[in-house]
Amino acid sequence: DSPEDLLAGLTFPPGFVFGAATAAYQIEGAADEDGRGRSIWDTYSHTPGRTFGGHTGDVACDHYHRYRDDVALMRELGLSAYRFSVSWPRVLPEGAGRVEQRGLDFYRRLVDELLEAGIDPWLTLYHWDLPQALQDRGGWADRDTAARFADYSAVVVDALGDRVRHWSTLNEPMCSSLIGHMAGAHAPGLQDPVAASRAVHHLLLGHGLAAGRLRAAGVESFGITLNFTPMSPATDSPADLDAARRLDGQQNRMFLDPVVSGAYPADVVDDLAAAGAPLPVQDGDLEIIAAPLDWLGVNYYFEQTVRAGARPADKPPTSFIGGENVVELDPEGPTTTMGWGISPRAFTDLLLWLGAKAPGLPLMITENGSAWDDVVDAEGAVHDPERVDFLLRHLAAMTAAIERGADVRGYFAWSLMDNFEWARGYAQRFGLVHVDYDTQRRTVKDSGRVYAEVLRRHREG
Ligand code: PNW
Repeated sequence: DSPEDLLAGLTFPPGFVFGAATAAYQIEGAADEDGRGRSIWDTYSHTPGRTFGGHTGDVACDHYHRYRDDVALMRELGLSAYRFSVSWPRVLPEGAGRVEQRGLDFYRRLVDELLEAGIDPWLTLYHWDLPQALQDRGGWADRDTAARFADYSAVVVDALGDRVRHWSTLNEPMCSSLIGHMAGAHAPGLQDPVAASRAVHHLLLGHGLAAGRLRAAGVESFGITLNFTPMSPATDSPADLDAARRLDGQQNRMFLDPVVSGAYPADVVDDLAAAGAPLPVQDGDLEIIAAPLDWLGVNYYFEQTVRAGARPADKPPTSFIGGENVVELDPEGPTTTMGWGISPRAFTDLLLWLGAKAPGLPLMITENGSAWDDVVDAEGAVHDPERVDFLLRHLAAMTAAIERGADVRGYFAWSLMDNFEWARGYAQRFGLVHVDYDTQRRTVKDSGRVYAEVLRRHREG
């Protein structure tokens, strides 16, 4: 189908929210300004060998200074909402205790600018940048960090609760815990199954404790954002089926089930105990974690096929506890520059599966997008047909799920603009807007124009 055909076929429910997403460390820069403390991502990115080309978020998109221009760009695209995160070490440089007013003031200015532009702010409290001071005291592997997160949440909601309606506690606790503590490919860069499983539980406990503070503050709505990777077995041999079950358990169900139904999946509990890395659950924790939500944030990028067997030496370390005997297959067909496969069909299936797992819980697509090598042409334009195709096919896949009953209320493209793609540095570009990192010049890509057209048609019916 041509982009025009795909575009013409899209319709969305009335009131559907359209936005774009970013995260503090990926765009803000200004790492040493206004009293900001260090986070685990400052430490990680400044450690030789950790990130592509030694890239760091020190400057990133310089959004801290250019936020007014960036909000103007959002208005130009016609966004009705913007999802961003607050940097914990900007607000509490030591992670706890002393509040840095200048940090809070930045977010107040940003939010006011958004409101003035008619763009609804969707605030995420934690997108991976734990204050280093808390890491030095054990980080997420330490139970106390959950309580510190709740205290930090209370500080932010106290400052911004009068003007931000929609709140999210955590972004992708799977990545913070397992990629950060098991694979070591994200901060804090550990390869320790015991720390990883402790981080899983303490992140979720932190979510539940923060949820209580947000509810008490009377915010209009809040949720949590989880990332999902649908898992399929390579064959229907019992060993491959079991490999897919184990990875689905740790990647998807271990985070979803406690949040929506107050219990870890029994098979995952057994797998982790057998691996010598039990979840450190205490009495009452699961009731806290299962605090009722207003919506579930869903991040979807790709699906994964897996088989049982010894991990070949050329595969990166597994993120999965006890995952040494599971092999991820390379995707079939074209891949993005991240090496991720492309499967809109799996997106439809995921949304229907979530509808069945959590009936009555509205879904917000808080991230979906793709990375490609941008080419800036002689006129300064960026034509990104692959990203246009990815975007339109995934929007169509989402509407297919909505037609079949999935209660999806909104979609945020990842990302508003190219940014610091964590361990992959600036080499991976996910933006609807191109960033020239030498000049900080922003250029709306073809995909950004197509997205603006989708939004315009939706707005004008
Ligand atoms: C998400 N995986 O990360 C994050 O929320 C964003 O900050 C990030 O830029 C974006 O997706 C693109 O990577 C993920 O391996 C990282 O399954 C890794 C995975 C999924 C999401």
